[in-house]
Amino acid sequence: MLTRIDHIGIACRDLDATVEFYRATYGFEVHHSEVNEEQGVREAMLRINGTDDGGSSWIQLLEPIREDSPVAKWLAKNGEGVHHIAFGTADVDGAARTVGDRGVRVLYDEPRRGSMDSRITFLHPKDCHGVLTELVTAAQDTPEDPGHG
Ligand code: CMX
Ligand code: CO
Repeated sequence: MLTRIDHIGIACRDLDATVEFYRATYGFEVHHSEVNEEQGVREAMLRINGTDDGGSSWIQLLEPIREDSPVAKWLAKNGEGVHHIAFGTADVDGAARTVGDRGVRVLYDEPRRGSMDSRITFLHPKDCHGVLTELVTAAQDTPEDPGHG
């Protein structure tokens, strides 16, 4: 059902400085950056490696663009650090349904748009032993758009 670690989401106060840390320290480069208004973040995706199901693994660096966004709220309480983990699946709708049926709160009725036109949903951290957990189908894994990405 879940076939890989798609990304680790890291909350930061200064995206450019954090990107520069990952570049200078590890040699990771920004593959993609965008503003996701709905999620309230400016973000950079650093590609770590490809995986055997056609997706990839990433570090997702997140800077809040609004004080009322989940990442801003989390930063105010915890400071910078790991904000969530994301598992990759070819079928985020089915995976969310299955996990929901097992008693975990799924935060969205329908998956929403994530980085690079992926489809994402979240599981409540209080139902996942303290870990905010994202489920993601990468654009290239989405059956109706097989050539993308
Ligand atoms: N990891 C672990 N626990 C978390 C958490 C996180 N990232 N965010 C909140 N919590 C915990 C809080 O510590 C708090 O626990 P206590 O009650 O024990 O203090 C509890 O959950 C409630 O937290 P809150 O600060 O009151 O926040 P909300 O309930 O308003 O929101 C959540 C929590 C998970 C519903 C919200 O963060 C959310 O909708 N997240 C999904 C969207 C998101 O995070 N988007 C940004 C990333 C976008 C992307 O990856 O593309
Ligand atoms: Co994420």
